[in-house]
Amino acid sequence: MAEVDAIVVGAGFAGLRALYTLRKLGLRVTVLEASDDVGGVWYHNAYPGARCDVESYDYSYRFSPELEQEWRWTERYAQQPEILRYIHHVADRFDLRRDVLLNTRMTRAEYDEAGARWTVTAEDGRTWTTWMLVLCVGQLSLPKRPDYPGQDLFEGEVVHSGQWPKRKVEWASRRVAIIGTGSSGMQMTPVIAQTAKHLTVFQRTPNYSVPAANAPVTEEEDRQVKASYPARRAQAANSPSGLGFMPNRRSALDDPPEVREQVYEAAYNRLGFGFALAYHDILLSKPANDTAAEFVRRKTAEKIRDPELRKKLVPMDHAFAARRPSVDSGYYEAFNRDNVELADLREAPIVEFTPTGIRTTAKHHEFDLVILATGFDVFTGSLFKPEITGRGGLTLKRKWANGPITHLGIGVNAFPNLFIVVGPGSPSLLSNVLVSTEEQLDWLATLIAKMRDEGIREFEVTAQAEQEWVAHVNERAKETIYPSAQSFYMGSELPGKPRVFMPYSGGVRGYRRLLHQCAEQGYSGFELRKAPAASRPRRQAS
Ligand code: N01
Repeated sequence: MAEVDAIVVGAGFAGLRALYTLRKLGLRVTVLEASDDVGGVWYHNAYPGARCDVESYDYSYRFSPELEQEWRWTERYAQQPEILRYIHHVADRFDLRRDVLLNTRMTRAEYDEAGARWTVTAEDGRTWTTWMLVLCVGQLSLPKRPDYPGQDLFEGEVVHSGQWPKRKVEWASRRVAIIGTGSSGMQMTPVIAQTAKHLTVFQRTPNYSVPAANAPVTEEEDRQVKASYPARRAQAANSPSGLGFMPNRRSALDDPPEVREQVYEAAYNRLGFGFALAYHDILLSKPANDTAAEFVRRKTAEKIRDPELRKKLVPMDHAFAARRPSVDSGYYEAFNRDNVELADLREAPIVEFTPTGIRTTAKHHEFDLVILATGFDVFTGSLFKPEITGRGGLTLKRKWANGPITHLGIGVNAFPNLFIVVGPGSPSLLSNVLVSTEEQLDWLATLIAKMRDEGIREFEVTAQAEQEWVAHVNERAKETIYPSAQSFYMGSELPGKPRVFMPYSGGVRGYRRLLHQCAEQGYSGFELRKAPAASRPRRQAS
């Protein structure tokens, strides 16, 4: 059994950053990565049209000024191949690959209370013992597949957007189905529409989308960003979402309609996600949100020629951004093409797959290729896949049976020396996830340095702290429009999942303050122990 100081699980953006940071502290680190290359979601989501909807310069690591200066982004919103090249560049430049074990899926982790160490087991039986276990498994890593009758009978090709095959997938001149109209479905639709013989998009819930306003990055823009990168990073860290946009301090209801129209028009045409911050209360108040929703609906409708299609594609049943909106490049316009058809599943649900296609209650559609853009088991799927057992034989899955319970989204009572990166209870998917990742890992580095310097062997969240944090997460969520919709923020993407609000909606800036406050107060809400808890009178694991 190999002995290390830290096992990091996952070699995407977060896992590589964890490796870099913990290695710098002098720890012996091993990264376990289930797939055959580094890159995480950016390795797997290689579907046509995949690109980031956070600006490239902000969706990049901040830990190395040299890296910031030498990398040249080509587009305002980078495409998946470019992001993957960047991740590979980072892995090579900082010599990270030597500590990454590919094709190594962690299946179990068990805490040894007496020794204050985790025993980690991989699918192939290899084991390690480690002081720290750092989970960088992603929130959108476990693809969700529909379960329609006859799915196995279909004789054409079936692929999932989140596990796009490494072989070439041909869609040109073929009859293609896309099931799902979240960000993935919306991004791939206009690309596939260009060359497919026929494309049918199966929509269950119409989603809001704002234009990406993508463009090549000019030399002058690149120079300007690089000349003031520290200020840009500081702005991102101090903004509510980590995107660098400061919200308009005014309420949407403060301005007369004609002024509001101008504000929305400017934000819509340039800011992508930043549109949601065009006024500070769009995400907080229904009447304010109504004005934004009405604007986006109107702009969306203008892009769709057929009035019947307009009625189906324009979302009417939820508040703007209560479900995650998309940032698209020509999604709605694609439906003006003769070879693109919408199958509205609310009107005519899928009955079954057949050997040649998909039958709805309205008709039979023939396909050569079916693309499942049906999303993921979000937040908890990848955390529950391995069996993680803390003190007293308690598994994470059992502990979280009624929803995730954490302190600050990073630690769990009864699971000492376990650190979750951008998991539930942290800003996570409500933020620029790179900003959140680096913030949490820098915080962890400070904690570990202190533990090492002071001979502390265990950190563990207290039961009281995590109860208070969950209550705080719920309180903050209630101040927003998020709980008003069925969404993966609420665990609604899968039947049987507890309906609780998963991410922290208090903002990147507010969250960062709380992290710092926790450290300044001697890691309030955490017990830091020089001797393992097991060597003291036993407490009941909650
Ligand atoms: O997944 P989704 P996604 N039958 O869950 C539908 C990130 N991301 O892969 O809403 C028919 O959003 C489902 O319908 P409904 C980003 O955080 C980022 O698109 O459940 N339809 C929905 O329309 C994003 O939010 C980028 O009614 C079914 C769709 O499938 C997250 O990943 C790009 C169905 C799933 O949408 C997930 O996006 C792409 C069924 N049985 C993704 N099951 C960037 O740009 C599900 N659906 C960074």
